[in-house]
Amino acid sequence: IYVYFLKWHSAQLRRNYYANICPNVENIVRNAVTKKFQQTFVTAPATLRLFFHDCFIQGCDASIIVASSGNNKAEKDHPDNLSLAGDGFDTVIKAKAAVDAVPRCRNKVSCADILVAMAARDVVALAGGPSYAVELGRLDGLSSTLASVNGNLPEPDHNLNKLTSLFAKRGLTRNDMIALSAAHSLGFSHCDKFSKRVYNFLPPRYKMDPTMNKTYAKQLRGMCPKNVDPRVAINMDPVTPRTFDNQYFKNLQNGMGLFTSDQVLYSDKRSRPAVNFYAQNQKGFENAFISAMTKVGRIGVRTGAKGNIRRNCAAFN
Ligand code: HEM
Ligand SMILES: *[C@@H]1O[C@H](CO)[C@@H](O)[C@H](O)[C@H]1NC(C)=O
Ligand SMILES: CC(=O)N[C@H]1CO[C@H](CO)[C@@H](O)[C@@H]1O
Repeated sequence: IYVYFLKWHSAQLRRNYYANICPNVENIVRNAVTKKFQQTFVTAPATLRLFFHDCFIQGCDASIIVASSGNNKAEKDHPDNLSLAGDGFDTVIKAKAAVDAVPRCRNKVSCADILVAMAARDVVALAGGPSYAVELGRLDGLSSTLASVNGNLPEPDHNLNKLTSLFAKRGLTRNDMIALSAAHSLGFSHCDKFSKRVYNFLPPRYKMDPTMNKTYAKQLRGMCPKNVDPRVAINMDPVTPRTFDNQYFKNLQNGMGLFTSDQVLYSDKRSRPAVNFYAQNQKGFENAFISAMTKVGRIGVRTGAKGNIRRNCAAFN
């Protein structure tokens, strides 16, 4: 138990980590992220999802950004990434370039800190969510493999037990998982991720999901007809798709969660009280979200010889 504790929590993350190294780093990153956000809204959901996948696969080490080279297929080329929008990667690359343009900051700030802490925080705030102080001091990881992805990411058809255990493996509680799921208040999903819920494909194997609001299911069938172009993606929050807020939980109360993994948070009696609480208390939701984001940011942090600062976020030095 003690060894485990040291391995995962010895990293000394702290708020003022770059105070003497690159004192203005948070403003530099915020300006770069804001510029990118003003060009395209997708910056927000794409970056937020990239943060989650990076930390859940092999710790918050920016290994998700690394491009495959030669025979080494990197994390980002796993099929589960098909939907990681390129704008999330681009946000980190641009923010890193802005940091490196300042001579004293050049090659002193990790890609992991830029993505995991600063950019993820900034996009939530830009989309109307809360802002908060972040912990810094992560190094970038030294490997990125396809295999590391397997079994670590939640899938849209997971039930509450499966979701809870995947998050528990990373030191997060069920309530953390519920609060974090509100990230689906922003962004898009491809039709194939939920089509089983709205069509009766091969009865009795797939039945229209009875926990889904019938009007919503009809709307989804309209936007995602059978044999739809696989590139079509639709808003995950049909009510306030461009605002990071607790509407996500109100939607669940109306049977308007897009994935099984969303709707189950309300249909399962064990998690319903938390959904109801977050639905009626925006501030309570924000506090829970901030606390859970901070915990995700501590997963598998690299320090010392276990990492370095990548010159190019997309390639190992
Ligand atoms: C709880 C289990 C979760 C499952 C099963 C899940 C699954 C998914 C799936 C299937 C998509 C749609 C992908 C596509 O078709 O393009 C998606 C999108 C997204 N997810 Fe999750 N996710 C989960 C948790 C999270 C968490 C914790 C975060 C961040 C804190 C997050 C952030 C996002 C965002 C922002 C998008 C939209 C991406 C975009 O528009 O580019 N998800 N998620
Ligand atoms: C379906 O959604 C609408 C809002 O779009 C809501 O008024 C209605 O109560 C919902 N129905 C159920 C069964 O939750
Ligand atoms: C954004 C990104 O790099 N997506 C990749 C995810 O994985 C697929 C292969 O499964 C690639 O084709 C995508 O380019």
